[in-house]
Amino acid sequence: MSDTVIKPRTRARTRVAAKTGRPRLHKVILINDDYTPREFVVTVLKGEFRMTDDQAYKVMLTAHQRGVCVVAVFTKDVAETKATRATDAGRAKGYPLLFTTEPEE
Ligand code: TYC
Repeated sequence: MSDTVIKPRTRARTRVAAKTGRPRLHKVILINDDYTPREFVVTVLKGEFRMTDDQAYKVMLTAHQRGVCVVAVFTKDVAETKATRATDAGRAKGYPLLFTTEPEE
C-alpha cells in the first residue's frame, strides 16, 4: 500500500489577521453611476444592508458626491454575497448599479 492518500479539505481556508486570529474583514463598496435613481440606491441599501432611511441616504449621497462609499465590513463570504445580491437587484431593473468588495488592510 504505497499509494499516497490526500485528505480532502472540507472547509475553505480562512485567512486570519496575524495579531487577532480573527478572519480579516472585507469592505463592501458602493460605486457611483449616472443612471441609477437615488431612491433606488437607498432602497437597495436598506434591503440588503439593514440600514435606516437616514443611514442609506447618507451612504448614497457620499457615493454620488465622491464616486465611492464604504457601505459596511463583513467576512469575505458575506461581503461577496451581499455585493452580488445588491448589484443583481440593480441589474434586474436595468440599472448599472455596482457594489464591489476589497479586503481591509
Ligand atoms: N448618481 C446617481 C444619480 O444622480 C445616483 C447614485 C448614487 C447612483 C450613488 C449610484 O452608487 C450610486 N441618479
